[in-house]
Amino acid sequence: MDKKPLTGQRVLDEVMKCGITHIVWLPDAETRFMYDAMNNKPSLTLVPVCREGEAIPIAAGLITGGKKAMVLHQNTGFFESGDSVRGLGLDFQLPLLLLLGYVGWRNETSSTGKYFEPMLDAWGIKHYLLETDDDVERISMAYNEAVDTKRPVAVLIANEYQSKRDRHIDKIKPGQTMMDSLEAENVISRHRHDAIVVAATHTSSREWPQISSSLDLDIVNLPPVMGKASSFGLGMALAIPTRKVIILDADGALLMNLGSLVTIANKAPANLVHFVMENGVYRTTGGQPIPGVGKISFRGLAKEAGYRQVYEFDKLNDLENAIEKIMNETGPTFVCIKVQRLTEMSPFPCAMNGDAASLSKQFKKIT
Ligand SMILES: Cc1ncc(C[n+]2csc(CCOP(=O)(O)OP(=O)(O)O)c2C)c(N)n1
Repeated sequence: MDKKPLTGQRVLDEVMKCGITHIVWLPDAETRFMYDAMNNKPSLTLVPVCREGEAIPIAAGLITGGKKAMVLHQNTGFFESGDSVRGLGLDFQLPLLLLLGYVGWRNETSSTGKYFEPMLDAWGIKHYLLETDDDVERISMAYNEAVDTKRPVAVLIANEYQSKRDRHIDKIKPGQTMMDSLEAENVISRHRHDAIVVAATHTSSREWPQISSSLDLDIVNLPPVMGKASSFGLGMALAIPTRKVIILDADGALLMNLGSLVTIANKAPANLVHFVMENGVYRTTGGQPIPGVGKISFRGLAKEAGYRQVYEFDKLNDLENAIEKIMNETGPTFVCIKVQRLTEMSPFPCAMNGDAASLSKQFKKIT
């Protein structure tokens, strides 16, 4: 008999049976199917976070304040949350249900898959697997166990990307005139001269290799760690001050590493140009809105952090007209580009184009 795939509604029904009042959440491909179901539940408060390291502390505060909170995000974010797991999950004896998307499940070549369960085991965090709707009772089981043992207990959402068909689609609003990210990247590509380009994971990593004229000067999907392109780009800019370094960032990714704006401005590398494609959504995981969408200004954040030059563009022509000047200015320069929030599924980012040793050798040639 065919197994029934996991559906957002069944998972949520089981979560509600536990009396959960708050879900602290960052989307991912594995659990994207939960978004619509969660949004349609008025008795539930969704707390979207910018980076997973915030999730356990928020849940700890909610639980301490008398609410029934749980955490929902990807296992990659669990790696990022290590110190909160230790200090607030384990030492603070937090009765916490963790629902974690399992990147790398049954994938022998994935480092996420390789290290995830051994890491949970090393921390003594009990875990259950959720593959189909028939397994959802494991959620209540895990929650009760968390309460009884005063420890976090994890439920792992296996079967990566199985839920594509019921993902959330954030439709383009009528009259929206923002530019296409590929067109914007084309402008950057034509004016890069001999700059090194560090492309964030996600849309730009998928698009950039299609248009780049100097792939040997590009670092795409690197590191394959969401949000870290800005930090990596800073390192490159400091290491090779004679060469312009371009960071191609995304809004969700930058929110995950907002402190890097301050770190970059503080070191003030004159050779750094930091582009951010602001589409207002996590496009790669199905178009869920980023926290603060419509309220925050990335240009404002960069300006107040202390970047030397800051720009924002929502028209391709304006970007075309300004790009040459931008590339010749003394940095650090920040350029926010408002792009369309297309959310149809496109292939996942390409693989990283090298490891530390091979890329270092490649870049030695130009220094
Ligand atoms: C630490 C971490 N958390 C969550 C994810 C899951 N994830 C993969 S792509 C993505 C959305 C990326 O959105 P954004 O950076 O805005 O780029 P876009 O897809 O819109 O180009 C998320 C949340 C991840 N890969 N790593």
